[in-house]
Amino acid sequence: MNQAVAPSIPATPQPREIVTLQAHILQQQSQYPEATGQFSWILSALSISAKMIAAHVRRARLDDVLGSVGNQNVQGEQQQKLDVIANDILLRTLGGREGVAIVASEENEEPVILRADDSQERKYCVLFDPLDGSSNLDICGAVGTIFSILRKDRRSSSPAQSLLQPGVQQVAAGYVLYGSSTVFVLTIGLGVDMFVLDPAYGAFMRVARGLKVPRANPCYSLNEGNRASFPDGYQKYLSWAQERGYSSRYVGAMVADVHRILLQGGVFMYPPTKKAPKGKLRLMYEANPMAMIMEQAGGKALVAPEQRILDVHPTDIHQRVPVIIGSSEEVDNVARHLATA
Ligand code: AHM
Ligand code: MG
Repeated sequence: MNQAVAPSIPATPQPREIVTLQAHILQQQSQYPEATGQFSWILSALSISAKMIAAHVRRARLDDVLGSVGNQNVQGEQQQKLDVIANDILLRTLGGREGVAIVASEENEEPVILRADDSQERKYCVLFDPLDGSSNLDICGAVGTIFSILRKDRRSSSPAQSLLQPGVQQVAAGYVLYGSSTVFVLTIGLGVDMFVLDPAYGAFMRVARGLKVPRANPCYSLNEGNRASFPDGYQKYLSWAQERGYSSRYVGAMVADVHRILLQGGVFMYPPTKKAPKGKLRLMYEANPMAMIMEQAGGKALVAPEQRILDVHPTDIHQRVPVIIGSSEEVDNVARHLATA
């Protein structure tokens, strides 16, 4: 007797879930029953800031906010008008969040103490570079915001002291890239997730979960104009890479350069130079958050061979460090040349 063969039913393609950054934050929070929601509110303040800064960046030339305000920031650099606007937006949005005790910005000489109470409540410190790569603004190039979140150290004697924690203590880090679209990349220590601002709805939509940086890609990213003043190991690495046909890509805005590497692989470096003997990039606002993201994505981030960025014990909130960050094999190639120079 012929057995009836059940017709095979083609699997219904599952529509891609629509998850906004807001929903994502709440999903993550629900995994921690003890969470008070303070941390989620901080992330939501960062998301709102990102939308506001993105709107200003898009209108920069129309609003005539390009160029310098004529002040120098604490790093001795000219502040751009938009640097000041972005800084102000972040200070004001974070200022309204109960969970934020201290805010430290690359643009402010001293950390801003928002809540100085000594209660046992868990409070956070938020550090940020409000507009990284701001010299790209005048030519409509990509710029970004970088942030790092630490728990306030209740044992420290002063607010500045409570910020001086190594990057391994970060509870979250991320960046926003204001490029051809506005991209929000976030880690809370459970991998790296990516969101894109949908201009039609004004919401960040999740577009990737658990991003992994490719293990290798023959591409380096650094300001090669400084080559003559790099330490020997970097020069040897560059000769080695060029002999092997490596490509060179450099936007000159760390967020854009690191974002490319996160998606496509390669290595980003800012070595010590004659002008900046300790490197140019800041440990607390740029190197630490990018290092946490890159390690969470399976890459590496070093200040020197055998020394992770995340292990550096800061002595000053504005301190600078050399940076070697990206695909694990590409970072190893640089470290090998530095170690044998
Ligand atoms: P900024 O935070 O003052 O904008 O400076 C940081 C930027 C990084 O985004 C970028 O990687 C680097 O400075 C570029 O420096 P250079 O022009 O020396 O190559
Ligand atoms: Mg900056």
